Amino acid sequence: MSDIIMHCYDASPFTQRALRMLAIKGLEWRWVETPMAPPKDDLVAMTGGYRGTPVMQIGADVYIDSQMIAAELEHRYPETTLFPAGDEGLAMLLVQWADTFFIHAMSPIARLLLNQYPEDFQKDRAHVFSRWGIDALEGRYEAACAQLRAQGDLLNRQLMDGRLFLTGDRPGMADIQAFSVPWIMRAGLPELASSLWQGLDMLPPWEARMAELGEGTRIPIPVAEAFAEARSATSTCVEGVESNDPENLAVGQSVTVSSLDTRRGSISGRLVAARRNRVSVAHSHESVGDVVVHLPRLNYQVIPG
Ligand SMILES: N[C@@H](CCC(=O)N[C@@H](CS)C(=O)NCC(=O)O)C(=O)O
Repeated sequence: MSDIIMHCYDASPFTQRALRMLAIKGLEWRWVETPMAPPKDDLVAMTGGYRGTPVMQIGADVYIDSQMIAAELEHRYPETTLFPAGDEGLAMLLVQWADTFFIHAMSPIARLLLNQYPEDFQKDRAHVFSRWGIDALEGRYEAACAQLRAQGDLLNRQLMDGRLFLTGDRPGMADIQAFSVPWIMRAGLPELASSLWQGLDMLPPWEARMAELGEGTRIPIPVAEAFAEARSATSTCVEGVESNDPENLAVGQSVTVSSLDTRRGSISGRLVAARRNRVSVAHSHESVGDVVVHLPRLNYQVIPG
């Protein structure tokens, strides 16, 4: 039985990133389906306040954000690597680019798709994406479409020499980051996607190869099983702060950690560890016992107190 438990819902392009990682590594994993919008009491019991997707649990360790999940999966399950071209730094830098690509997609999504959802859901997404100004996004529709086409063109060019994936003949993180946007555009706005990316003939076969990777082996479980596993496990996190921490963080201090981009909730607790690209916070709840929640440093802020 796999020790990986994913807490996520499928309709998210960020969940899709995690699923492709599990696919490349050929892993079996257990799945707790989370709602797409609050209340998300079970998820928040596990994370200490983060309500986004995807979240990965292994025993009493909880990993927030697809980039943290990538790093932890690569560490625990090095075969098959997520970095087939040996380009870990570059492939992870693409997180920033892929998020920008996604912001452009949010404009047509806001104008053409979101209004088909119930009002409560629309309000929730307006809150989640408020730092991106969802109304302004809608108003920038044509400009955003032009950006989507220009970005798609770059992907198409990268594939022009006939390679199967962006960095060669094996799939990796670069593909995973890039794929999440065509995935949501083709699923939610297929006609617009076809029109924007008309003539970019290398894209559809590459997208088909990415989809064919699948998702590893998914085993749905009740949340009670995930809770029981967290309660009976002990975190593997090693306490400590790397020297010269830029924010002078110290083990034991109280911190609140939240994402710098969208509003997906914050986690407050005792700092257990801080490294260059990871911050780990202790969290306790009667459902999960004592767990440690791990977040990336990139794109997250750590506020003392
Ligand atoms: N940087 C994060 C972004 C995650 C994210 O923004 N997920 C969206 C779903 S598309 C989300 O959490 N929305 C709010 C929610 O699901 O409650 C990651 O890579 O995991």
